[in-house]
Amino acid sequence: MDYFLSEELKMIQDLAREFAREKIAPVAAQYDQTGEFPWDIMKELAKMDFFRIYIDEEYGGMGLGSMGLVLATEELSRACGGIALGFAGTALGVMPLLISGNEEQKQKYLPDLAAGKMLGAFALTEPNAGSDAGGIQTTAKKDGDHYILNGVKHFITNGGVAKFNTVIAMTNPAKGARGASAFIVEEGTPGFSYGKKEDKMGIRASATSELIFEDCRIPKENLLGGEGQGFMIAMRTLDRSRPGVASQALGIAQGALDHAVDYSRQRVQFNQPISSFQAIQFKLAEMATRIEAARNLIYHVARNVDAGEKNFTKEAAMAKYYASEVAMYVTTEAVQIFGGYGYMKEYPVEKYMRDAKITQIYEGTSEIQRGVIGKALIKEAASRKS
Ligand code: COS
Repeated sequence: MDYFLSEELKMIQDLAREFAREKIAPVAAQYDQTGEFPWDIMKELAKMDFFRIYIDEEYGGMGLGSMGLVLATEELSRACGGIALGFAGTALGVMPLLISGNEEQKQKYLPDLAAGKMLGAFALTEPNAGSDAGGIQTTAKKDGDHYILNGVKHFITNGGVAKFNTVIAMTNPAKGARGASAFIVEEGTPGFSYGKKEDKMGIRASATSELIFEDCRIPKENLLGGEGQGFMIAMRTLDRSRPGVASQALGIAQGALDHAVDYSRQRVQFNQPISSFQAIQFKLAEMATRIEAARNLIYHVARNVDAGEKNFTKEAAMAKYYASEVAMYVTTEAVQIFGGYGYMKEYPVEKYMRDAKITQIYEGTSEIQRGVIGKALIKEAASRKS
C-alpha cells in the first residue's frame, strides 16, 4: 500500500523502522523491567538526526513537519512505546516554542533541540488539574525583569531528563484560563527541582516526574507569546501533539499485530498452526482493519497540518481518540491470540497491552477527546445556521 509519501518521508520511515528493529527491539524488555531512561538510545537518535525531523530548516531542522513526526513516532513505537516517548515527548515540549516563540527564543533554543543536545518536556498537568487544564494553580508573578514561579507540576513526560521545559502558569489567577501564560524554564534554574519519579504500569522506559517550583526566578525573556496566552498556547500545542500520541498508539498496535501474526503461524494446536483457524484469522483481520483506519486518519490530519490548515482541533482529537482505542483493542486481542503465553512477561505482547493503556489517558483522555469532537460539531452546525 502506497501512502504517497515524498522520498524524504519514505527515507525517515525506513530509517526509523530499521533503527527500531535493530536498536530498540532487543533492549525494550530490559528497559521495561528496570524503568531506567534509555540515554544510550537517545544519543543514537540524536546522532542520526531524528530530533531535526519536525523542526524548521532555518533552525537546523529538516522541515518535515507533522508528517515526519508521526511517521518516526509510529515506527519507533512499533518496537517500544516507552523508548519512543523520549523522542515524541521532546516534540511535545518544543511545540509551544514552534507555535509561539519569538525569533530570539527560536534562535536560542531550536538549534540545540534539533541536534538532540537537550530533550524537551511540556508541563501543564498538576495534582489538581488534569482534564481541567484551565484549573492549574502554579503561579508566575512578575517582579521587575523576572517572573517568580511557584507550584508543582506532575506526571510530566521527560520530567527529570529534559533540559528544556515549557511550563504553563497563572500570571493572573483571577482571570481563570485567560490568566495563564507559557514559559521556558531551563534545567538548573535555582528554585526548580524534581520531585517524585513515577513507577508506572507501562511505557516504563519513559521518565515521568514531578517538577517543583519554589520561588524560581526566570527572566522575562522566557515568556512565550504574551501574558494571558498560556491556555491558548497549551490547547494549540495539544492540537499538534495529539496526532503524535495517535501515532504512538498506532505503532504499539502495529507492533502487537506483527507479533500476533508471527505467533499464530508458529503455534500448533490440533495438529495445525492456529493461523489456519478462522477464529484467529477473523481476529487478525479485525485488528489489521482498525489499524489501517487509524493510520489513514492520522496521516490525513498530519498532511493537513503541514499544508497549513489552521482548524484541525476536531480531527486531531478524532485521530488520538480512535488510534488509542484501537491500540487497546489490538493489544488485548494480541494477548488473547498468544493465550497463556501472552500473559507471561517472557513473551512480548503483555508489554504492548500495558504500554497501550496510557494512550487513552494522557494528552486528554478518550472522554475529553469525545468532548472536544462533540463541541466542534455543535459549533460547526451553529456557524452554518448563522
Ligand atoms: N485552540 C485554540 N483555542 C482553544 C482551543 C484550541 N484547540 N480549545 C479551547 N480554546 C480556547 C477557547 O476558544 C476559549 O477561549 P475564550 O476564553 O477566548 O473563549 C478558551 O480556550 C477556553 O476554552 P474552553 O471553554 O473550551 O475550555 P475548558 O476549560 O472547557 O476546557 C478542554 C477545554 C476540556 C478541551 C481542555 O481543558 C482540555 O483539552 N483538557 C485536557 C487537557 C489535557 O489534554 N491534559 C493532558 C495533559 S497535557 S500532556
